[in-house]
Amino acid sequence: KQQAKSQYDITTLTTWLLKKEQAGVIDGELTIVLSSIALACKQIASLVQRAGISNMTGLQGAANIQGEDQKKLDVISNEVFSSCLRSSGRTGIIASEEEDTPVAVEESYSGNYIVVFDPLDGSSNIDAAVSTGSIWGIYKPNEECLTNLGEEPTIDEIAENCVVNVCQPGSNLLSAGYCMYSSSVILVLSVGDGVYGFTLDPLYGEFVLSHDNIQIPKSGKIYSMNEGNYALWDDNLKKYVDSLKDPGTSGKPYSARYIGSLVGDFHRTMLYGGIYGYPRDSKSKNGKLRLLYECAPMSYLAEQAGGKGSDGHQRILDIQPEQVHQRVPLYVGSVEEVEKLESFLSS
Ligand code: AHM
Ligand code: MG
Repeated sequence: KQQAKSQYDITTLTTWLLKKEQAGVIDGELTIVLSSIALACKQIASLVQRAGISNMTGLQGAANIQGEDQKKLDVISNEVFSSCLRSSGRTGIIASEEEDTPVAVEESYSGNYIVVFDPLDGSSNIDAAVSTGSIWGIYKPNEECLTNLGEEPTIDEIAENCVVNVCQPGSNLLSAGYCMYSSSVILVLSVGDGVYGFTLDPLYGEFVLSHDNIQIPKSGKIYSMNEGNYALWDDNLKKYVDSLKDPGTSGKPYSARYIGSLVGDFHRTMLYGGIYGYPRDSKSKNGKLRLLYECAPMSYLAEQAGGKGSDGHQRILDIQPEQVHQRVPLYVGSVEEVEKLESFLSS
């Protein structure tokens, strides 16, 4: 006879990770990396929540390598993420949206995982207290590159090795996830066997399993794109979006939803179904979002949840990055919606 579940029978992220380790899905080293990421997310969540009262809103006064104005919280969140990863002692190389090039971590003594991340995505929303998030992906070091390094590599050789190691296709991801800072703080991750969501319990200060084995609905009548760029889009894309607005025989067109924060827009797409897109346009030939730490982790999660991630023509996870901050168009979400978009773009 099955015992009724007690209301005190909760699964925290820590116990969940230990169970995955016992089941041989991940090793102890990866558990430590993921725990250090969860700690960084808790710290960033508290910074974001208090931003308006601790003088953390507004610009830092500098731009990142991609020419984007950095917010104060972009810079601080990057420091928080980097230092949590460094002190885990298990990351060999880290690459961030806010750093020009990937950095080798001297403190690493085992594991040597490669972590790519966007510490505070959608930060233009911060000053209005709208949702933001952190995104990350974890790769194994490329063994061939490590053996090519020799006994005493020069700084240039180490730097070159970092870039080569980081530029791996998303199909090599061991794990990816995001944390959304919204009406609740939700950490969603996959270690290659489905997608799980954990909500931060503010009383316990722990992430608690709240979304078991998330599956993206096969279809969904919500589209999420910045339609302000409509005039700059290709004709095929215009036709696709026009078709979504056609009420058809059901009398009900698609709904438009756009926060302007990838994590929030993607999280809704995972739960409700539909499509999120950041297309290329006549001004931005490759769109806006970055392959390594935005498009690949989200596409990995989408696939793990039974959805799809595409650049409009090919699978995002198959794209071999050539540069760390490389941009690609992204269409991600329900399988049927992404395939419908692809059929319009290839016609
Ligand atoms: P950021 O990494 O500088 O925050 O930019 C990424 C964000 C995404 O969260 C969001 O999907 C997109 O930019 C919104 O861009 P736009 O304002 O052009 O619609
Ligand atoms: Mg970003």
